[in-house]
Formats: sequence, C-alpha cells, structure tokens
Amino acid sequence: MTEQTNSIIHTDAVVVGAGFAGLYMLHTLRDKLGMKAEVYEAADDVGGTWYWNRYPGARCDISSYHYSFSFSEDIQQEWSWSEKYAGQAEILDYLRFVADKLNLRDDITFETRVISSDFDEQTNRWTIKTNRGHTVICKYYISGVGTLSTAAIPSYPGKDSFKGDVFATSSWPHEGVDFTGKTVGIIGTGASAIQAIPLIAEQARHLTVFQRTPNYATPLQNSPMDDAEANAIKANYGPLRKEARAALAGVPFPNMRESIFNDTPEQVQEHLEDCWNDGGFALWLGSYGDILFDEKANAIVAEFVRNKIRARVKDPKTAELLCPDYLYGTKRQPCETNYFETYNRDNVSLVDIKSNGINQITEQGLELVNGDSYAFDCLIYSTGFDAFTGPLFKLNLKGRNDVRLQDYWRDGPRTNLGLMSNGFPNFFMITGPQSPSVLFNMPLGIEQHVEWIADTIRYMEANGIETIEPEKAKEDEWRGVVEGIANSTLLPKTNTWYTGSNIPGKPRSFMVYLGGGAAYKQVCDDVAQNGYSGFLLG
Ligand code: N01
Repeated sequence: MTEQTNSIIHTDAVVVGAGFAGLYMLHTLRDKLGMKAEVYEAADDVGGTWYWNRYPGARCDISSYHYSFSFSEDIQQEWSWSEKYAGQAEILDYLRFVADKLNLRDDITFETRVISSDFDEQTNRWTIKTNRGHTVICKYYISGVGTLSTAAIPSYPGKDSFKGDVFATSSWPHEGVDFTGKTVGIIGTGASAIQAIPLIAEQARHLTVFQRTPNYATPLQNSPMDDAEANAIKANYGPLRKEARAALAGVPFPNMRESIFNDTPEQVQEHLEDCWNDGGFALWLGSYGDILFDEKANAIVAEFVRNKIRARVKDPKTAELLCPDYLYGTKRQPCETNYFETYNRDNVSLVDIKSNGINQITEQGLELVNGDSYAFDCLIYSTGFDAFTGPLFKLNLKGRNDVRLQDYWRDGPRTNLGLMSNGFPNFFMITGPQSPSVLFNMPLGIEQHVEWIADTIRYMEANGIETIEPEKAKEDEWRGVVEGIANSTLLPKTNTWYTGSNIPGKPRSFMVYLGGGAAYKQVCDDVAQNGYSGFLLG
C-alpha cells in the first residue's frame, strides 16, 4: 500500500493513464517488481482511447488477435474475440476484463487528471498534483497517456455560435446519439470519419461531409470469428506472436513481395487485387516492399485505389473529388466498410473545402469562403489530434532547473529511443514520440516499452541508482536516426500528424521510428546490456 502523510501521498511510481499502457505498467510494477504504484486516469473507467472514441463504427483496423496483450497466456486463452476486427465496445470490454482479472482497479484513481509534475533536484523525486487535490511524491514517473488523446478542434471564427448539437468523434457521448430525422454536418475525412460516415448516413435525414483531403481508404473485410477459428488461433498464439514481433509493423503480411517492378503489369494487378480482398492494411503494408520508397511504384498503387473508388461511386464528379492525389500510404491508410458507396445515397452530399475553405461557423451551420452556407441540426468534428506531444504537454512537466517540457521541445521532441528526455530524470514515456508507436502494433509495442522500463527500474534499484536520463548529445543522434530512416521513405513528403504539420505552429519533425519493432527492440536491449549507454546514471 502507498503511504499517505498530511494528505501527501508517497509512493514508488506514478503512472498516468489506464489504457493498454497504464494497465500493463501497473501490473508489472506492482505484481512483478513488488513496488507501490498509483495510476491516475481522467475517465471513470479503464480503456484509454477505447473509452473515449465511441463514435458509430469505431473499430480497430488491426485484427483482434494481434491487437491484444501477449504477456499472459491465461488472458490469451480466456478471452475470445467475436470478430476478425474488434469493435470499440468489445476492445473496451477486453480491457475491463484484463483490469478485473489482474485486480488493477484498486490502484487506479479515476476521474482525476494530473495538472502539474515537478522534479525536485534536492530529493530526486517527482511531485505530481491532480485536479482533485492529490499531491503525490514518487521516484519513477511513467506516462501512459497515449499518442492520440488530445483532440485538435479547429478554432474557426464563430465556433461557439452554432445553436445545434456539437459532437467530436474523439469524445463521443456514452449514451450514443440518435441522428434519426436530423440533418448532420461532419468536418474531416480521416480514419475516424471514414468509419463513422456510413453509419451516420444510414440514420440521418441528410449528411453533409466537408472534405479537405480525400483518402486512399481500402476495405476492412471484417467477418465474425467462429469457435473453430478462435480455437485455432488460441492453439497457435506462440508462433503468431513471434511472427508479429518480427514483422515491420507488428502484424505479419506473409504475401508481401519485394518490388512491384519484378512483376508484369498483369501480375501486379492480380496481386494488388488479392491484397485488396485480404483487407485491413494488406495493401498498404503487405503488398510490395518498394511502394513506400519509390514514387513510381507508389503511383501504380495510387492509381489502383483511385480506379476502385471510380468504380464504386456513381457520380463521376463526386468520385473524382474522393480520389486522393498525394503519395499513396504517406498518410495513415484508413480502412472502410461501405464508405464509398455511402456517396451514392440521396441523403449524403460531399463538399470540397480544399479549394473553398470554411470561413466561419454560424448559428445554423457554417459558411465557406465563397459565401456558400450550410445549415444542419448537428455538427461533428472529426478533425484529428495534437498527436504525440499534445498529451505529454498537458502533464505540465517541469524538470531540472524548472525547465518545462514544452520549452525543451520547442523545436520538436528531444528523446533517446522515444523513451526519455534529458533534464526529466526517471520520467518514462510509453510509446513516446520517436519510438515505433503508431506505426507498430500498439499493444505489442507497449509491452516492449513496459518491459524495458521495468528492467531499467530493476537495474536502478539493484545498483543503488537514483536517477536516469539520456545524454543530450544522444538525443540529437536519435533524432538523426529517426529522421534518417523516415527520409529514406516517402512518408515525410506529405503533411501529416506524423510530422506535426496538422497543428498550426507545431514544429515539423518526423515523430515515428520507422525501422520496425524488431530492430528497435534490439537497439533498446543493446543500450540496457551496455549498462545504459547513452544515458546518465546518477
Ligand atoms: O484524424 P485525422 P482521425 N479544416 O487527423 C481534417 C487513429 N485511428 O481521428 O487531411 C478542415 O486522420 C483533416 O483534413 P486534412 C489512426 O491512427 C485508429 O480520423 O488535414 N478539415 C482530416 O480529413 C488515425 O490515423 C483507428 O486535409 C480539417 C481529418 O480532419 C488517427 O487515429 C480508427 C481541419 C482529420 O483526420 C487519427 O484519425 C480511427 C481543418 N481545420 C482512427 N483540420 C483504429 O483502427 C483537420 N481536418 C485503431
């Protein structure tokens, strides 16, 4: 149990967030390391991203048996997934099951936000304060706040004047929303909106989609899982996880071919068609090895997807508006179910806001730059996130010499391995910027980070080490590694939230390590085996 004196709580470790990351971190600290730990969570339940993103159609685009914890054979065997790609409610139920099974709730304080985090150089301890008056002092401070948990809602003129109901896909009402008989406007056509739009269109009287950039969405090809399939997976989890960890993005794509130019045009079309039918990320991450490196290879897949869109959308003008022209796969590829057919409905219209942007939000709806105005009962923002750094900055971290993380990262994140930052000793970031994070299977990436952090803490405790933080020079080196790998691909050529360019004024830097989970793990393990080379131990 954590000690409490004069309403100040003293504990070994504080973890922020009770999603995949926070839950496994708590279990590891408490049940494997025997430490005292406190978890603070803003929501009234576990689940993290799967607690908040409850919009219609919210679903994971990685198959359920890959997008799940691998650390417990009991959990793997006891839990059964009902669909190949699990919906939000089922993933949330899974995380509740994990929390209950491991008895984690007792050490989680819900409905509580961290509001400040200060490092004391005299005592080498963090003092953490919450919006509910807690003051906690700890040696180890671990963020499990996630990468996509701070919504980015554009600050249009007149934003608060709209008289109808306003929703955001990133924090959907728990009781759901009934759009029957309503007119609805939705801004944004990213992965979230592409999942939500077909279902909202089925309910609403009229849906107007405001699109700035169309996307290369490909079919998810979801299906129910029967007992025979589930049992076969359960009997095979060992090899399945091994294969996933070895795969670049943490999900195996066994049909990947090396280069699109090794095949004849007919073979290419046939293979792309097979990947399209396999569904999920098969076309993006599992078709040809050169499509994210070579513009000519990329163009072939881009045109393949555009032709699919043209074949599915009846009105040629609408079809062309839905055809992207940026480099295929340089934005996160959304997965869809009936998305393009939705535009064949009489009650759905698509408005291009690239050439004619939103000028202001009005009492009835919104107005575009050319003066066109639209009225509706409900307005939905599906406009993305201040990714990676947004949630970390909300912790209001002050490290050595009272330096704020926001100031230290003025020109973009400075980390070693995406795990720690100089001047912020003993502060660990699970799936932090410059780690594989969003471009690796999240639960497996989280497990690797949690286990590395736990080993580091074990090492520190065994060797009487009070503090660990990266050398400053290593941070420059690591940024060079991350950006060097990214620049060898086509991804940085497009403005995306991977580079921070979706947020006005955010410094541009590529924030994901693209070398693959296995290579990344090797680097992390080598650092540890070499006595934490590149880190300062105090
Ligand atoms: O957000 P987005 P999202 N005016 O940033 C538009 C994960 N996810 O919530 O492209 C007008 O992709 C913006 O337009 P543009 C997944 O990693 C996972 O959809 O910037 N429009 C875009 O269309 C995903 O990548 C699952 O031109 C504006 C949209 O809003 C990530 O979440 C499922 C605008 C934002 O799209 C984010 O997806 C769903 C403005 N001022 C999501 N600002 C899983 O399967 C932004 N837009 C696990």
